[in-house]
Amino acid sequence: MPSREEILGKLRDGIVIFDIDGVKKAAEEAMKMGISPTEAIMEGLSKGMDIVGEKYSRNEYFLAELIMAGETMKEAMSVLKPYMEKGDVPKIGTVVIGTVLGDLHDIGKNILATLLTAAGFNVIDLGVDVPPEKFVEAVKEHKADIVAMSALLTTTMVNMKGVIDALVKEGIRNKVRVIVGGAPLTDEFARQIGADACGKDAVEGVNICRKWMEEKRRT
Ligand code: B12
Repeated sequence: MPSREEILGKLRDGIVIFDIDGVKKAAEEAMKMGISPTEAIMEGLSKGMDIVGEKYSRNEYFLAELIMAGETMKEAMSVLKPYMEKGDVPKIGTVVIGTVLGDLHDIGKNILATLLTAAGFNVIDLGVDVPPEKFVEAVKEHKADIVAMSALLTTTMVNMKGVIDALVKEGIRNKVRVIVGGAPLTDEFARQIGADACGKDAVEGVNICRKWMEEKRRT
């Protein structure tokens, strides 16, 4: 029987070498061993994506490798997802989530959406390259409690402000909490654009959203 560290290592390294079959097998093994899906993602798969990013920065990997790593991550997530989504748990709140205009990175956003669903949120996922008006429409239609935005590019993170401005313009900014996240973001940036919080990773994001819903219930 492999150790917990070995399995997490297989998940990490499988992403780095785009071994779809290997990571899927390791993900199944992790679940059988009682490793939590969150741990498998955060301590295994995400660590692999970090290494891929570093290799890209050093010109050891190129766009094709980023795409293959992204695909490998998606396949691994498809094995873990059924272990996370609890069927008929009463929903604790509604989150509208999306990657902002111009940005196609969705792996981190998908992890957050999956963890939020597992935590009991009703998650409305708008996908990638989402313009401000789509966020606004979805908030109104689903009476959302929270808007969660992701951006991975320094050139697209500025588009988060466009969404907040659109919420203000529609007079609904005070009805929702806004959380932002993604590798280039900082608390300082979140404050500047008028967001309520910046989550450094998906786990922190879920904890912040949970805390907000508890506060809402108490008032
Ligand atoms: C995979 C990848 C891609 C894939 C994306 C596939 C997909 N389906 O998402 C593809 C090949 C499409 C891609 C394309 C590009 N990419 Co790219 N990509 C990456 C890479 C290697 C990994 C990103 C990733 O998925 N990480 C793993 C996830 C789990 O991490 P994450 O997204 O950061 O999310 C975590 C947290 O940030 C947080 N989080 C994320 N969102 C949110 C939201 C909220 C609300 C909260 C609370 C938390 C949260 O939680 C997550 C989990 O804990 C990064 C390098 C890196 N290390 O980040 C480069 C990177 C982001 N890409 C980069 C670039 C330059 C590009 C391209 C411009 C390349 C090109 N020349 O065309 C294009 C842009 C396309 C576009 N318009 O979006 C640069 C960005 C530089 C910059 N500072 O702007 C990076 C940093 C690479 C580098 N080192 O230069 N890319």
